[in-house]
Amino acid sequence: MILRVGEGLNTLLHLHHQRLVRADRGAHGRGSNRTGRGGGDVVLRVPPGTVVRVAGDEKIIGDLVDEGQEMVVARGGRGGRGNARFSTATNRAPRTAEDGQPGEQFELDLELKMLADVGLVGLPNAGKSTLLARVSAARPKVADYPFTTLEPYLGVVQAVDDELRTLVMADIPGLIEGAHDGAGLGTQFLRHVERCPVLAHLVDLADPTSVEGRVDTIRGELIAHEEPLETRPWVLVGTKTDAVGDREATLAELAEVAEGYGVAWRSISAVTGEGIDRLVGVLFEMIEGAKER
Ligand SMILES: Nc1nc2c(ncn2[C@@H]2O[C@H](COP(=O)(O)OP(=O)(O)OP(=O)(O)O)[C@@H](O)[C@H]2O)c(=O)[nH]1
Ligand SMILES: [Mg+2]
Repeated sequence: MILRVGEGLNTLLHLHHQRLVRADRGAHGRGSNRTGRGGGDVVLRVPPGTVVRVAGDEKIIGDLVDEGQEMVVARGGRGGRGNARFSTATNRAPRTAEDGQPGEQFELDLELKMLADVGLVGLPNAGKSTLLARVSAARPKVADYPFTTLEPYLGVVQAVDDELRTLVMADIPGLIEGAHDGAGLGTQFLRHVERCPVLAHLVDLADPTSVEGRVDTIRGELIAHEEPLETRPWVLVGTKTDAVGDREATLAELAEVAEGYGVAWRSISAVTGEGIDRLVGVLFEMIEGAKER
């Protein structure tokens, strides 16, 4: 039984309904010179970023990252040897053959922790998927209701001045208060940003409620998450500047919130394109900074 990192796979959903995976059985050895045949390999495709553990055990036995990377998770039993293998000088036609051995079997936990450079976080409707669609070829669904995105998406973003410089951006479902405790789509998705060296925190500027309150809600969730996301470098991104009511006051509030947290901020509109290139530039700088560290 082999796990192999498959091209273009982003999720483990294809395994969700296939809980039991069994390789072909081999056969026992037999008379008339027949060795039992071995069972065939079963290859399960998994997305890059799949972490493998034996069920109930914390220890990671595999971390599948690279395209095509493989891991043998269970070995098949040896086929039984046929009677010819038992022949000796005095017994040319032995009647002995061997039984095949059973293969290994156990329960595995597969967990996907995506590998992206930038993780987009924010409340539902903040404009995360719209941004990803704007800057990459990824096409996550966009709609004006919360929890449009139900599974993570990855997109490759090219630098504005150099198409060979790329970064991977991850769009995850919107977070809500209590996410770290499992509210909404919760921790399921927070863990996808655990490995992102940089986070972009999106906040909807067209929403008339307090920017500070909404940013604090998401920060609170990142801090309460079991893995330390609190110290992860991040940039505060105000979205939908084309639809904001009092532009000046709102941008001032955004700047103040960013200053309070001691982080950089940008404002963007996915509709007019305002601020998008500059944001992408900032993200590249932050990732390079994080890699140096
Ligand atoms: N006017 C305007 N609308 C925007 C902009 N960006 C996103 N929207 C709209 O905001 C709504 C939500 O956008 P999404 O990208 O689906 O938001 P999301 O953060 O991915 O939401 P979830 O997947 O539910 O977490 C959609 O109706 C978008 O068209 C923008 O720059 N300007
Ligand atoms: Mg979305």
